[in-house]
Amino acid sequence: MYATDYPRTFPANFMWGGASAASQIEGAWNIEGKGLSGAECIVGGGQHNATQDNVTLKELKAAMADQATNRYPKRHGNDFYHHYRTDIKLMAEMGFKAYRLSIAWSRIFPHGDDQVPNEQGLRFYDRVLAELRHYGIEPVVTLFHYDTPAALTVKYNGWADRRIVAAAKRYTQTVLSRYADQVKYWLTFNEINTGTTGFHATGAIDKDLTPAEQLQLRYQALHHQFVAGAIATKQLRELNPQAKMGCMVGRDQTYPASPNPADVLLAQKEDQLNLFYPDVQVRGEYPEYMNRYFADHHIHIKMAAGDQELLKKYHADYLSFSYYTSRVSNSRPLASDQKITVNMARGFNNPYLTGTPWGWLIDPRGLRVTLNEFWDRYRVPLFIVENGLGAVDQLTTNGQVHDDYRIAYLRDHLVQAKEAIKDGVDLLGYLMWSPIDLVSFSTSEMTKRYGLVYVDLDDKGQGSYRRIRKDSFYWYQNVIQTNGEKLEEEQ
Ligand code: BGP
Repeated sequence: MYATDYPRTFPANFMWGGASAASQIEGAWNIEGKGLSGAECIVGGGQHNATQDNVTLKELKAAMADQATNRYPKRHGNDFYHHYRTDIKLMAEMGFKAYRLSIAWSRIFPHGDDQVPNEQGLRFYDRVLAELRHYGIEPVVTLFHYDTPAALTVKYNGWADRRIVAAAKRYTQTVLSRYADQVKYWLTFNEINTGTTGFHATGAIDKDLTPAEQLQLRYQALHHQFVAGAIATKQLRELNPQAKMGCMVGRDQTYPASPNPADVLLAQKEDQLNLFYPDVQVRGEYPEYMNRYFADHHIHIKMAAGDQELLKKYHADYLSFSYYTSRVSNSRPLASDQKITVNMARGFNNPYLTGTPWGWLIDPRGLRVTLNEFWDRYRVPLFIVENGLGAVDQLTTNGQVHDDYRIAYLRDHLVQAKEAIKDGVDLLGYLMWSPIDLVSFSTSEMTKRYGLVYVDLDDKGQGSYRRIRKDSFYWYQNVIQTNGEKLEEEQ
């Protein structure tokens, strides 16, 4: 006997809101006891991935010694540190139910492994959380968002060395003890599946290694992150069994280039390299298909006694993910100009889709596919914690931004999220990226804007930091007010 009814729209308690990351917004990189993160040592310049995958120890040390702010845009962000009251008020004005932020490890432990936490850093997050509480906005907190303390890269080569796990444990114990009663939704590692692509995710430097040695080092570093995530989950369960610890992956829906079984198989195998992460973090164990991959690539993961039990017992309560684009697997060699490299997607063009100005393929239906696949595979609540459009915005002479392209992008994805809810997917919420313009992670520039609120700031760090509501601000406000009822009519 099947039920004939099904959810027709977003649930009443749906978490509408937005998301951000400390290194892209906070600024205040060298005050009140903060240490440097690796992200704050990446130079600006706007070239895709030009600086994050190729850092040498020499470059890192030079950046650490350099006091410049303008050369490293993540040192100023959008200055949320001094604007958080204004920004949270703007979020409240839009009716936000939830806001995702990350805590900067290096603000709490400037060297990553200090004996005593930096109380001034903790007080900043006390103030931010109090402000969110004041407006009834649910905080969703990421523990690690691409910002391993730079000192730990020098000391341990980031996550490559097992000793970092003890430092991470002290950091997570500190923040979870302080906030476990105030924050119900936590995330361990942002887009953990980008860990094989380089420095930004693991804080490990491997420029001088061969590709094979790099893979070995990166998967080992990722194992340490899995362990640290499970430890944080254990800590949270002990501190507040009602709170939820989620994992977070960057999802690029993968399609075969054609019905050619060779393409279909390739798409499946390439997709497994991304599903590996939620397989470990939600199901609690390394999947069998990775044994073959590791053997083929001569990768040997060193595990300590008890690691497997830890992963099994302290798996994620929910699966959150970012969704910007999709990718194509093609078994035939194509000309290099047909290849695209966007975000972490390294694949081929899709003739059915158009791209953003930065070449990220726009694929709202892929979001519905992802939601259905994740729900079928994992059967844990899902949470969209990033989705948005990076674009060039024009501020008109009378201080307006007419970003109808952003409205269209967000609306089309929300329509598909609603369809997935009708399909039966358990979706906790939708957090767009990002409420207030911020520094792009991959290109370290302001020109690529994501916000519903414009920030008067350029790539050189010049500007008044004034906040200006874009057209999308009013549109999203209405979406939240109506709980997404009228989206389809807008199309
Ligand atoms: C995700 C990251 C974010 C964010 C976003 C947009 O990969 O989790 O930190 O920045 O992508 O990417 P970008 O800023 O590179 O355009």
